[in-house]
Amino acid sequence: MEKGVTFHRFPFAPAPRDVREEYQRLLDEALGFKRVLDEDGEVVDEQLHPKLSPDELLELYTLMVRARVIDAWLLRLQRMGKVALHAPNKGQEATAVGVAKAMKPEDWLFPSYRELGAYIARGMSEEEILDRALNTKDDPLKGSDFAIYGNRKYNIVPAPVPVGNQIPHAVGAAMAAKILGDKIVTVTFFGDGSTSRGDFHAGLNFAGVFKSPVVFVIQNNQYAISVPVTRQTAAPTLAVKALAYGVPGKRIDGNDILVVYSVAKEAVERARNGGGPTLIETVTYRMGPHTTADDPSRYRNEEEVKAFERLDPLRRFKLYLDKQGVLTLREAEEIEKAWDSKVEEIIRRVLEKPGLPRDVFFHNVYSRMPWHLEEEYKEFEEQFEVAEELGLQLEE
Ligand SMILES: Cc1ncc(C[n+]2csc(CCOP(=O)(O)OP(=O)(O)O)c2C)c(N)n1
Repeated sequence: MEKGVTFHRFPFAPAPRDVREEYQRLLDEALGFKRVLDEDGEVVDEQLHPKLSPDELLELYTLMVRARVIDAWLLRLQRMGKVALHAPNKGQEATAVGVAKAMKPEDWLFPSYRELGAYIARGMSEEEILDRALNTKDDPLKGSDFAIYGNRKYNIVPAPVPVGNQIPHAVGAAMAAKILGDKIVTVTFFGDGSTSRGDFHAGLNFAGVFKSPVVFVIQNNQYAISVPVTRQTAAPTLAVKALAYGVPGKRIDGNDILVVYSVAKEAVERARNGGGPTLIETVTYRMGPHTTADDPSRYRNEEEVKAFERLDPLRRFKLYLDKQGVLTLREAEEIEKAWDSKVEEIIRRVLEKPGLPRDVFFHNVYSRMPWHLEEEYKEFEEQFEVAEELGLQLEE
């Protein structure tokens, strides 16, 4: 038996594996760029093609259309003063829909604020999205200003306002599921800017070490408000960051729904079968402003936006469907128009719904109201009593 202190011994056991060959392959995926469809909707990678039925292809198209339509309406409703703030999704529908369709209903989604397509693909209706945006009596998040969208019915965790907070949440939930033996996967979306948060690195590290069943999706839409991705990192791609945590990173065309679906499906099933996490960088472009409070003309020019129109995920998929004989361009336009009218009708109805009760904020944080909130609540209600006595109408 050896005596004395042995922990100085070097090299430590076990010796590092020789991973150079494996990492060369991982590097190729993290530095590369995969797509199934080119800009004109031609198939350029048969191997990655998910080979879906015409009905499934049509469903993907319709989901993207629905995301685009509700997005445009939310923007209009904000301009009309009905919605407080909206973060436009235009241009990013393929990533949101493609990833969500690769998940199972029992999986959990930890989104950011630019994934309307994912909510719809998981079953959320336009009416439910509008109940939230317009804070009607049916708003599932009861008017909370600290979360964007979320809905327990569809296993969608409310998106937090601080960017990237959802990353460790998704990892924690995945770790818990693994411990409990639940065969579920968690998927989290976030932007390129969020990769600069500590939460991104902590999340990836834990997931790598514990082989958590989680899929990280970076929507690299080129900007974090006005900061271009070139100022966000000195790394050559965002996907390559995963490799330092022992997690595979894949870089794909985020505006090509077929590659998004294929790669996400493989990652989700790998996670479900004990293979551990994957990070996917979907290269895309935010066609609209960051939010309704942003003016993108201050930091990018029109030519750039125009150039990206050619990569528009709906345009490319429509061209592909036309070539495949699944849907003509005219039929595609009819689907778009029909959803636009349908959503307009829903909006008219939702605008008629009563709002949330005025005291809703006091009732949804604690199971039992603490004393200081009880005091505040009393004062709040007293304001209305005084106003009534004075014959004044307080805005609720
Ligand atoms: C922790 C934190 N810091 C700053 C902000 C302000 N903020 C809101 S959105 C945003 C940009 C995020 O960019 P990115 O992660 O790339 O997502 P994108 O908006 O492009 O989808 C910032 C800095 C915030 N919400 N949270």
